[in-house]
Amino acid sequence: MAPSFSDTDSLFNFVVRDGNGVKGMVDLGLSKVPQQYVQPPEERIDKLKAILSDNSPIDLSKLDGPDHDKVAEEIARTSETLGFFQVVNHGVPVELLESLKIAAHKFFGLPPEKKAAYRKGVSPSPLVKYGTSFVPEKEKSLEWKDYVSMLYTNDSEALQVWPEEIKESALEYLRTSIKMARRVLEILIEKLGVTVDDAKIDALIGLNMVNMNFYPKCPNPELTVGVGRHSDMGTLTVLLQDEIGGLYVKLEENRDEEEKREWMEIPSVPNALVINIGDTLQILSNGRYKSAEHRVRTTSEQPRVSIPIFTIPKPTEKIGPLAQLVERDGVALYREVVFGDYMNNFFSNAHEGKKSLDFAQIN
Ligand SMILES: O=C(O)CCC(=O)C(=O)O
Repeated sequence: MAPSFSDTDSLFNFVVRDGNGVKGMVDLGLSKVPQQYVQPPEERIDKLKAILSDNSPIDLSKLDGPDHDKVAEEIARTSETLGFFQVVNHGVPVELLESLKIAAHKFFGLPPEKKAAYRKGVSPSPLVKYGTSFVPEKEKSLEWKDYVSMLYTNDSEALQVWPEEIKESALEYLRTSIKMARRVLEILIEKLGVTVDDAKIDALIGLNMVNMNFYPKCPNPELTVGVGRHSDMGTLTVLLQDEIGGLYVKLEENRDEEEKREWMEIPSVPNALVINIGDTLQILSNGRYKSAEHRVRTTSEQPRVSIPIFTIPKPTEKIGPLAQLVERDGVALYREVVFGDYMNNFFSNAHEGKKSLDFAQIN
């Protein structure tokens, strides 16, 4: 049955307000994407125009061994240039990576009313939110994505309120990833040549959130985006992507002058996790580490899932460039902000590249 939405409001109500999501719309049978999903030409993704990353994944098992310095240097170098790298031997069991993808498909395959029960405003817990696109009310064109977001407070609460189909694997993923993210953060701070106490490191990753993203098959991938250009607001993001691919990161400097190719595809590498730098770390490092602008393409072949963990400071935490760096650099590029204010600003605007950083930028 081809869906017929009599006007713009009826589609918005069906997908966003009633919680059927993009998947619910696609399941009705669609031969072309509704106008609300058509991106302006400058936001569309031409995969032929992207460079494919040939950076090898970083082997984290080499840390604290004879190759430690080389690995630490590689982590810092890619964080200063691209803001994105992949890691293997990261301590997250590879069987868990498979279970996570299966769990995500199981959750998004549930009947719409079961997922809609976690919509903002009706969810039985403020820790769990199911939704679609990023900030649908503010977006000129919607993103072709449904998601569920789970905030972590403690194990017992997670096991009580996170959705049944995903809670065990998501919690195990969080436990194992956080250890690794903390180690990567320690290395990045060491490579800045400054000392920071353990309490500050803990505060920078004081709050953690696991999301599961679902990108249904799209009849017109050339017109849509799965996620629009944005950087993440937090400290570090750990991301599991499936084998479909479609994640692109913006090159800080155009490395391909002749062909003007500005985007690099981060290929799916078996058993690897992607790590990217968020705005908080760019601010803290006074601009030395680059929060990565990234986006996701859709495909007509198969649905895609990705599972990010966002490590962010607690809302009451103050973030600003580290004093030792400001002294060394002779200038602060960002002002100190309360992270909760930064976060509210981030979630009040549609994705627009790295514009989120303007909130803290000193002109
Ligand atoms: O799906 C991906 O690969 C990236 C997802 C993402 O950027 C996000 O959830 O903010």
